[in-house]
Amino acid sequence: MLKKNIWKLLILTSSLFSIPTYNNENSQNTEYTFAMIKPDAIYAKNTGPIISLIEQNGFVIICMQKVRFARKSAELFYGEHQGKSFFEKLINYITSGPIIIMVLAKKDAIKDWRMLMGPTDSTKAQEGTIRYLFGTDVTENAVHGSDSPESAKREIGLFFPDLIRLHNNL
Ligand code: IDP
Ligand code: MG
Repeated sequence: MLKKNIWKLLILTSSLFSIPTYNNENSQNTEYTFAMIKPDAIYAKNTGPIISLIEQNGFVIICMQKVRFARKSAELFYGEHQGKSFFEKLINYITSGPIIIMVLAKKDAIKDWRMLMGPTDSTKAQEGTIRYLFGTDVTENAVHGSDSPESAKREIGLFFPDLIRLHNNL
């Protein structure tokens, strides 16, 4: 009985919500990317400043959640790096504490978020980038961002499958 009603509620609410974009946004130019605040940045209490930078740089946060990677999910997420020398270290690091996962929207969101992040190696990052400000080295680099439209779709789909279902452009 309860199960039946929960399904009814889910069907009802899913038709009430849509992607939270703004009316003045030109949806044809809007691109979506997957972003993550990594465990080192959360542990160092840099979540607030990173979210401020995201907003100050014109990104709209479409959804956001704090979760912790299970080892298997982390290995799946970083599948492209399986077999590389740093893979074990990367998985230990990314599963060491909570992460904040987000979908960001903006024109050229993928490229612009990677620019705001800075390069993988935080010690080589330019002033003003998030990895310059909050990263430590090539492993503990505070944030993640999709590197192409294909990875954005794959990464958003892993964490927020409903968004893909609700929105054809994603
Ligand atoms: P990206 O995060 O800038 O896209 P990727 O090459 O996709 O960089 O690597 C994924 C993550 O793996 C990096 O963000 C970093 O945490 C870690 N990593 C990458 N290269 C190295 C390395 O050479 N040594 C140790 N860790 C690395
Ligand atoms: Mg990458």
